[in-house]
Amino acid sequence: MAPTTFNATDYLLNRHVRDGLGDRTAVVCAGQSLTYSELTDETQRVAAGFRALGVRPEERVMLCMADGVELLTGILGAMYLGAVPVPVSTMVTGGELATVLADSRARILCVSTEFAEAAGIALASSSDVTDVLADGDTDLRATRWSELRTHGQVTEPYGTWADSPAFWLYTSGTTGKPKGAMHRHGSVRDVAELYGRGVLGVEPEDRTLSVAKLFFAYGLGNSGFFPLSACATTILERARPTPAVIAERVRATEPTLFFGVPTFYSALLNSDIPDDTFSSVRQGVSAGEPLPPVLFSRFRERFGVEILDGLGSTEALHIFLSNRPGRARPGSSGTPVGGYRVELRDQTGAPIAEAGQPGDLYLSGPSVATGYWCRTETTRAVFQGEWLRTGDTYARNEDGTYTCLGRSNDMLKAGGIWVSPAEVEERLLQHPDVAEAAVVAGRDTDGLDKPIACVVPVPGATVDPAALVRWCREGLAAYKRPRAVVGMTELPKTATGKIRRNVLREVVAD
Ligand code: 3SK
Repeated sequence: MAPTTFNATDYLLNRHVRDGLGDRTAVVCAGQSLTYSELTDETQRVAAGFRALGVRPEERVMLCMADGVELLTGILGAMYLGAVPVPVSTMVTGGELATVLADSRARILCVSTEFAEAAGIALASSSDVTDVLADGDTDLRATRWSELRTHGQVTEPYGTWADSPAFWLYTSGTTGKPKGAMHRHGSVRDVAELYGRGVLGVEPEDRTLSVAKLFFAYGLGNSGFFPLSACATTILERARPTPAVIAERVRATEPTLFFGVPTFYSALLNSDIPDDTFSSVRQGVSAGEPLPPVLFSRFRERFGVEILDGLGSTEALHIFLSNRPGRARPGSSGTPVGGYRVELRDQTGAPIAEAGQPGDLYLSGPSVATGYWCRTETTRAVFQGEWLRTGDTYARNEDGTYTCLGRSNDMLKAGGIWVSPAEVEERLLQHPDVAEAAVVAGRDTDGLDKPIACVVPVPGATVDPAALVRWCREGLAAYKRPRAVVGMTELPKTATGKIRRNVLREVVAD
């Protein structure tokens, strides 16, 4: 028997219109707002435009676009047709965009004016792309978005199944070649119901604002799947987020749910935005990296908002380990989200039962990607039957919560004992002069690995290496103290705010 059809765009859009909720506000962006009926119409127009370009179900459509109605309807419009949108980081260079274009074999590339230069470089070496769409004036030979919208409407979503490919998200982690994680239509409903509704309790009255953009799995859930599945309102911000930009957007649009990453929470705390900036926010969320407890408490004290820390990944689509509102345990990623299971395994692959023992974190759950596009060997290493090897090292606490000790390949040994970079970083961040810190392994003169701290001081302070080493010695077991401290003006980060530890390892090796 054929499976029943399920298209995630029906679940996110048409369903609300059928239920008589078409007048509710779906999107707010740059002073413009669209109801659910208007967003559905616009998605149907974009779908018709793609169809006029010959886009077929399951064909990839790449989008390198700033957050806005065009990107949102570009993603939804492709899914509406049964095609596969591939939103990519807007921080890519032309060369990097060329790599993912070639890998995905996308024939359609949608770009925002801001990224036209990178697109031009990428297109010079691309043989697969036949049509470029731009949301404004560019030097590219591109069709304007306004023209794309003139081909009528596709009234019914294509009859995909829950298992049909819905979208791809490229991930390279903090190193390595980009891999396209392939996600299903059914996973949109899974993450919206299990984390969006199950943990955050997203309601139609909610208004979401995310620092992570739509091209990133975290942002796609925060600004796309969670608000739209709940018939709530998503607030989209086109500009690169800075504390001033976000404070202004929050003041003007009054979100109730705010999604950030630890480095952005740190930047907000180091800025002079008013202390009542987040008064409309009922819940803050953090992911991308473990949230240091000191940021959790400083944010709550100054802005009066609790930040829920969680662990997600591009492969899992969204957050699967999370703290719960009102019951956050700072310094932990909380407990498994309902519908997911986690397991810690030792280096032989055997499950670890005791609390406090570090192990490799494995995940089982419905939203896990079906694999990486055309990367059979890596797919087999990461997607192991019902289990996903996350690449994170965690320990279970006595109360059942889980604490991150670092990425499995970021852990370091000093004097033969494992040291968690996260623990040393947390101690450094408690020092009043430290804004950001990352600890990586460096070699001493005997060729042995030792923790080295890379530190960005708060504005107006300087890095005093001896004082920081003393500070760590006083607050940690002596073997965990950094043996050297390198002052930096900023830490190298990925487009999604994760610290690029491989770059720091090279810096400290010099
Ligand atoms: O990469 C992450 O850290 C992440 C966190 C939450 C949701 C999705 C992702 C990819």
